[in-house]
Amino acid sequence: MASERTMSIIKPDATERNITGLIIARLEGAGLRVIAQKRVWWKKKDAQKFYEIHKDRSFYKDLIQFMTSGPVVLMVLEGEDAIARNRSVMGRTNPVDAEPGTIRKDFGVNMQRNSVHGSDSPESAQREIDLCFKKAEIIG
Ligand code: 3AN
Repeated sequence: MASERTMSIIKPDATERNITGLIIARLEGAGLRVIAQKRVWWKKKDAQKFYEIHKDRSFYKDLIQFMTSGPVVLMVLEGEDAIARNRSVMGRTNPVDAEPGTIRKDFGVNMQRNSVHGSDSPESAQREIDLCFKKAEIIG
């Protein structure tokens, strides 16, 4: 599998608890490299655009409220099979279902406050990276 890029977000429940370093250590430990990174406080329109695909879901409004409730850390991760690798180190959406040793199992609070986002396909990764970073911000 060739080197790939994926989008990662450390969510407000994790920035609030001051555990961004612990989470990044898990990602790096899994062989992923942070090649772009910024801490931002999303406006409503930023979160709405990012999660547009979920706009008809029952949890959408709460998700936007949560993702704008505090700072987030936006990152581009690079590595072999990065999309699947990141999903694997994150664990399943609901922390109670997540596998032992995953970020969501160890740090997630509930289905919404699950500490991290990771792209779920090459198309989503490209779209999310383009939404969050200018080309010149991806340093390598
Ligand atoms: P994942 O982040 O595991 O790919 P998605 O893409 O289905 O999960 O959902 C995006 C985000 O929406 C999740 N990370 C979670 O914060 C929130 N979410 C998903 N399903 C629910 C739900 N049933 N109730 C509350 N929040 C949810």
